[in-house]
Amino acid sequence: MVSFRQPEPEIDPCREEKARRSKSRADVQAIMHSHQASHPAGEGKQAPSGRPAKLALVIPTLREATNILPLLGRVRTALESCRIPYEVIVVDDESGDGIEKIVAGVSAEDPRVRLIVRHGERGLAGAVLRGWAETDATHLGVMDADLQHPPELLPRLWAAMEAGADLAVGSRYASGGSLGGWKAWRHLLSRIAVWMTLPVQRSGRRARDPMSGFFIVRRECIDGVALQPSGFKILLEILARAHLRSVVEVPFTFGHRYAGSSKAGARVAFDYLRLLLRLYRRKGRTPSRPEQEAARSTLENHHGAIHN
Ligand SMILES: Nc1nc2c(ncn2[C@@H]2O[C@H](COP(=O)(O)OP(=O)(O)OP(=O)(O)O)[C@@H](O)[C@H]2O)c(=O)[nH]1
Ligand SMILES: [Mg+2]
Repeated sequence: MVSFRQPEPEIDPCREEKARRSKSRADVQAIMHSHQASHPAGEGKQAPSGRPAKLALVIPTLREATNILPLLGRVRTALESCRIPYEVIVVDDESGDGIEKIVAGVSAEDPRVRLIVRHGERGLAGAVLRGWAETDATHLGVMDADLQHPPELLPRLWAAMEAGADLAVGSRYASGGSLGGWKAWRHLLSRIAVWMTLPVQRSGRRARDPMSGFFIVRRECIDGVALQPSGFKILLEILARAHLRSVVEVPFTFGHRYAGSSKAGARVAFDYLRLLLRLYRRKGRTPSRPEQEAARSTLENHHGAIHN
């Protein structure tokens, strides 16, 4: 259970919303730091942090019950072939479609598959951060639940990490990758959206597919970076703000949604533009005093913030 600091009484709803977001961000960071501090090194291959390498793959789900069983089967087969310690964390936002029972069935046979249900919360980025916060893994991954991301690419992403990458991205735009059967107008919009990210990405560490939802990052590269739990495109923020030395893209062909319906829509486009604006504004600027204090207090308060 996570303990919350007592919030200041507020009357302005915008300030309340901002405070809620920043608290939720601080809690996620607090959990991540606490895991890093409390899990001692064991056997196995070591990450640069000195701890044995372990992958936690988060699968965010919203009404994906029809996809989850075939997906988990393929993911487990792919990860077995990597011969590494791993866990798969499904983070569901109260879909109420029976996914809990399905994942519980898989967990009973393989406890490395876990389910976290968030109550009263929505948002892809927040779900991913929550999953990452609940693991001690040295390597943090994410993929969609609808089989548009082929699980068979996971060993290649892992190989890139083992070869020293800080971030390995399943890429539709790297040479050899493709958007699959996308219509021309969607293709064009996507190209424009990627082009708009160029100023916020760092030179030498740019990704051609900065909006991919399929990647693995070293935990130490995002530790201490306050990532936004709102929004859909967490990779772009990582590219703009994490402590990355090397980014590798592994091409793949974006598949068709296996079953269920898309959650991407106008709201996602709006959130994307808002994120871009925030990253443009922040680029090259020294963090403000409140931002510095928020980061410092996150670091200072993480011990003792969790009661397991
Ligand atoms: N937990 C959680 N998962 C979400 C939320 N929104 C989307 N997802 C999941 O995030 C993944 C990506 O969502 P999709 O609807 O497939 O979005 P997309 O792949 O960009 O769009 P399509 O190409 O139309 O499928 C899927 O696994 C969704 O179930 C959310 O609010 N909470
Ligand atoms: Mg999808």
